[in-house]
Amino acid sequence: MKITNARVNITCPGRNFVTLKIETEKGLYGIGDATLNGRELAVASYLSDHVIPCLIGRDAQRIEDIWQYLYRGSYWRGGPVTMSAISAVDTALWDIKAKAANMPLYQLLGGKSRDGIMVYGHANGRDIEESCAAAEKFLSLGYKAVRVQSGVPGLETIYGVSKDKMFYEPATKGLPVEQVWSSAKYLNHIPALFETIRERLGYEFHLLHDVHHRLTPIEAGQLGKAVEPYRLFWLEDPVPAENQESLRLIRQHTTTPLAIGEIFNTIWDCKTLIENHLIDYIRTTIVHAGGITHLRRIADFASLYHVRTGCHGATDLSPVCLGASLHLNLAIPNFGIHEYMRHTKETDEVFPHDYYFENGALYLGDKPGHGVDLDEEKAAHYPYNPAYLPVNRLEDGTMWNW
Ligand code: GCO
Ligand code: MG
Repeated sequence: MKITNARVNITCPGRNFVTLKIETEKGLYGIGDATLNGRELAVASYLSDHVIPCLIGRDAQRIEDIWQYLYRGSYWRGGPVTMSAISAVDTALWDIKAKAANMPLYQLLGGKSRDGIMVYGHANGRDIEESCAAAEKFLSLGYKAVRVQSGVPGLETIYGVSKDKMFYEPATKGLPVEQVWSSAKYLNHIPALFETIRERLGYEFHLLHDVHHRLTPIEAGQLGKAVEPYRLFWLEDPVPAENQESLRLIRQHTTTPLAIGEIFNTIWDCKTLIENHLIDYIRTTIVHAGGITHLRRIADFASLYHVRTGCHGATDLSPVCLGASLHLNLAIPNFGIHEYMRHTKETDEVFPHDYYFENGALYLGDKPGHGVDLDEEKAAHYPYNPAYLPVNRLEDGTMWNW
């Protein structure tokens, strides 16, 4: 089944998305997400200028071979741009294979291991009161797991706290916004957030929190220890994970479960953390870590070490990525939880999809393929609009991690 055509679509129905569509001689087509927040055009060019010319004429059924061709064949292996491009191709090819088999993708991956995918929603507020109210709202909507973030006294803006109660979009039009960060202020404040949440809302739901790469290992150890009584499902990205040995220090001080990996791109980025039991959940996802082919490899490797998946699912991962991710997570044995930030109405219209939320979980229909499509006519109404994620500085002006 020859690939006859492939093209990149860039659209901005509220935020920017890059999508690859691959067409075959049989008339079947597949789509894959290639969105890399704030660096969208780099992946679009990588695909259009360097990958698509090598795809035309290849057999769309040889997914593994095409994956290896693009990974090994690039010579410059790995990295977010290359791996997002490979992910898009891989996801589109799995979509085609499942459509050709007239099956929902999860069937090709081994069939359902569970009925639905437990998801966590994002509750946040400017202070503890608002965050508590937001968490309560999510519970009333049926969520079994809620990530809670809160504003910190003395810091004007902070990661994870939005103006809108149900939607959060950190990328903004124009040049990157500069924010100010203080780990001391954050650490003074945050244990009281979880104490209040558990006091008011109880222990019958999973509580999660994202530190967003901001602490040092010893600070993260302190925080993990301080929040142990509130039994977090996970503490995410407590430190930047380039120096993975430093996670040992956190582990020496706390049993609070850790989740890392949303910015990882290959199994090699995950290897040290997984094989040394330094994390409990691996956050890599389809679009930034090599598609279904590679994520399945990561999940299998993780399963040897009791590490479960906790795939990234922020709004900058398009419905195409979310849909494909749900299929994989439905099939694998070591699924943990999935992030779910609702997309805007405009985004949902541009990407008609076959998943739905019910009672704290996402469920899939039985459309052949991964069940997400791209409405190119609607997409054309929303031209690309450059946007950036914010950057962070400490109070004295030093650059920090956002
Ligand atoms: C999360 C993430 C996101 C990222 C975003 C960057 O856990 O949901 O940390 O909110 O900041 O995906 O593009
Ligand atoms: Mg995160």
